Amino acid sequence: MRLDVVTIFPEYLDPLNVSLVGKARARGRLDVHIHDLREWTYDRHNTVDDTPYGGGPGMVMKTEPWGDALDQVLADGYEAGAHGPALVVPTPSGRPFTQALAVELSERPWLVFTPARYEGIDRRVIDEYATRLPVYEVSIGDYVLAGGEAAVLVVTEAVARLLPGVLGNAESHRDDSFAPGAMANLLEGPVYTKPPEWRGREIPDVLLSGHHGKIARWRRDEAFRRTAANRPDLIERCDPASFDKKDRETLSILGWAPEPGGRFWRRVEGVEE
Ligand code: 6GU
Repeated sequence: MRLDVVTIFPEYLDPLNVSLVGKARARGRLDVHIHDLREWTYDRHNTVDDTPYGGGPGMVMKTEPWGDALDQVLADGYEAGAHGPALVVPTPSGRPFTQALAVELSERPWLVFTPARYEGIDRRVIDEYATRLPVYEVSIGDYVLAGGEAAVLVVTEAVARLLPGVLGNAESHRDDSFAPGAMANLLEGPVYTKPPEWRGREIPDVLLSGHHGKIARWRRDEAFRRTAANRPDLIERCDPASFDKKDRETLSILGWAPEPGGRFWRRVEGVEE
């Protein structure tokens, strides 16, 4: 997979040299190219932003540097043999970045990221490239960052670990929380490793039992417990047909009940954890 990033802070992307993404690059699974947007400015001050039409606070990133940069990045990529580019535009007004979107992006051969600072990029730039290639405007969560560079790191890490030959164990992401079809989209429960006792704290007996059925049951119950506490929206979204008898008992203990139609589950008011 080829990745291009155009940014006014190239050094912000230095973490792409370390850890899992760095290893994917070293193994030749990822070909990363970082570009400084200011290379496509031609005035003394290397201006990339200007005041917004219509007034209001902040600054807007100008069309010309982005247009010239993207034209050249795309031309150079094609020249180098890349194909099938998609533009990934990090913005708090984008669609939510999810594991499903990470999987979709991991199946593309070439991603071009355009992290912006200030109030974002002049809309005409995105509209222009949307006529030539798929554009994904993505937000990594309901909060506002000062720029899209951190989102590029997030998206890249989520995508890189899905590439064949990057995670050692091909089974590893089948069980991910949010993996399509994982544990009916429950969060993962707690994990433990040696030593068996630490500062007077032991690990749950069932994990030492060697009884695979009981261990799987316990893990599922813990997943329910954690999901109900931290992400009740995920429980409500579950198809109740995917709950077995024990799941329903667990949910009931945790204060959930089926709606009259039996279709949705909802937290019962006034039940303590
Ligand atoms: Cl992708 N960019 C910025 N600036 N803020 C964000 C974001 C992206 N996702 C959530 N907040």
